[in-house]
Parts: sequence; C-alpha cells; structure tokens
Amino acid sequence: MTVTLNAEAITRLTERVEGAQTRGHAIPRLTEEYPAMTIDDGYAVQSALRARYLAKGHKLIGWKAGLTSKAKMIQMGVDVPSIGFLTDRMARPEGTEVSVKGLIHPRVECEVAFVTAKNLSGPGCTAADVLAATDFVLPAIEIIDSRFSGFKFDLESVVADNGSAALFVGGGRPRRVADLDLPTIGVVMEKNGEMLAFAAAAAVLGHPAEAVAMLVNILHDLGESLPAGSFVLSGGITEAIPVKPGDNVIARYQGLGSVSVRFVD
Ligand code: OOG
Ligand code: MG
Repeated sequence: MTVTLNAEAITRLTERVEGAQTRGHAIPRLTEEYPAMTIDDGYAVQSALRARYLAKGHKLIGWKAGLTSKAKMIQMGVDVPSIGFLTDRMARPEGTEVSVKGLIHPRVECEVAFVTAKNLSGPGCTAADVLAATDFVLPAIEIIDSRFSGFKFDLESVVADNGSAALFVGGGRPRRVADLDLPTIGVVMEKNGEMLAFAAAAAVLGHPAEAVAMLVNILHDLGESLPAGSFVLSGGITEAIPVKPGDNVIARYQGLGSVSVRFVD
C-alpha cells in the first residue's frame, strides 16, 4: 500500500465524498486538489467512508467489482478494475419502481452477481477458488452514479467514491455455477423497449469469476476478506446506459431470466 495522504487529508476527502453521496451533488475530481494522490489513497478514503456508514448502522452485505469489461473501460477511459463495498441501504427489490431521488446522473449496468457459501481470501485467489466457494449466481442491474461532475473521473477519484456505487437490484433465476457455462451466457439490455446493449458474460475478464477473484485479492491488500454469504457484483458486461424518471429497463440473461426496473422521481 502506498498511502501518501496524511490522516487529515483522508478525513477531509472522506467527508467531501460522503456529503456528495448523501446530498446528491456533484464535486470536482479529488485529483484536482491532490494531483499526486495514489490509488491506495483512493482506497484509504473508501475504507474510511465504509467505516463511517457502518458506524451509522448501515450493514455491509458484499462488494462490487467495476471497470472489468472493455466496454466499461473504454466508456470511462480507465483501464484498471476497481472494487467498492455494498450495503443493505443500496439494495432495491426487483420489478418495482426505483426512485432516482438523490442521484445525480444515474446509469444502469447489467452484471452477474455471485452469492458465496464459503469464505474467500487472498492473496492468490483464483477463479476456480471463487467457483468452488459460490452458492449461486443471479442476474443483477447495478445503478451507478458518479459523484464527479460530468460523470468524468480518474481511477484514484472513482475508488474514493466507492466505485460510483449507488443502488442495485438482483433478480431473475438464481442458478448453480456447475449447471452453467457462465462465460457464454448472452445478455441483452433494453430501455423503453429498445435494445441498447448486448454482450456475453465473457466480456468481464474472460469469466466473471475472474473479476471476483481480483476483488478478493484487492480485499487482501485492504486487510479484508470475503465472508460466506456475501453478495458480489462482478462488473458491467456492456457499457452503462443513462436513465431518468419514466424509463423502463430490462436486462435479459440467457438461461438466468431477467431483471427489470422502472425509474421514478
Ligand atoms: C465506475 C463503476 C464501474 C462497473 O460495473 O464497471 C462499475 C463507473 O463507471 O462509474 O460499476
Ligand atoms: Mg457495476
């Protein structure tokens, strides 16, 4: 870990990101004030943010991998995956209306979610380890919302902003990984009846379990591990699509069913 910011700077940045997340207002990239900040500084802010939410009673339910597909990396101009944490407050039920109140410029992503049955820890965690520890996988829609103006960021800033995590919806049909050929599963994302993006799950690092293994290895660097019963988002398979109140989004997964969300004010 190469944390370069002092404790005071980390606290300042954590409060700034928390304010932007809870009040839903955009802020400049953190690197504008701290151009030399490192990715580890970003994770130091993210860890402090997690501690603050947990102290307020939010429950950690899992983690998210992000920027794990070429489509996402190209869209965001970042070529290294990142991770973020997920809490109970971010979960929304499937097939219901989801309010975008408090979000700045939400976008949706279709992802494969993993639910684990065994603890996983790094270093050296592999996709095979992840598959052996997985209880089931299910389709998910992640609703991301960057707290940075114009949805423009660098890796240091987005890591501090918890990987743009905002809300997520799991749904479809949970399936055992042994019964699937996960990489070849096709996904189609529709908004208001129009097919806007499609790809196969292999777009995520060749196999979504690779993204979970990467996440576990980053967790190790943060002094954390992934407990059994965790919910893990493995990263957007296609580029993310902007949404606004009135939009209907449906993500259809071959063999895994579909997840749908209607956005409201
Ligand atoms: C960063 C979060 C990316 C994914 O699935 O790739 C992410 C962003 O694009 O805002 O969640
Ligand atoms: Mg995502």
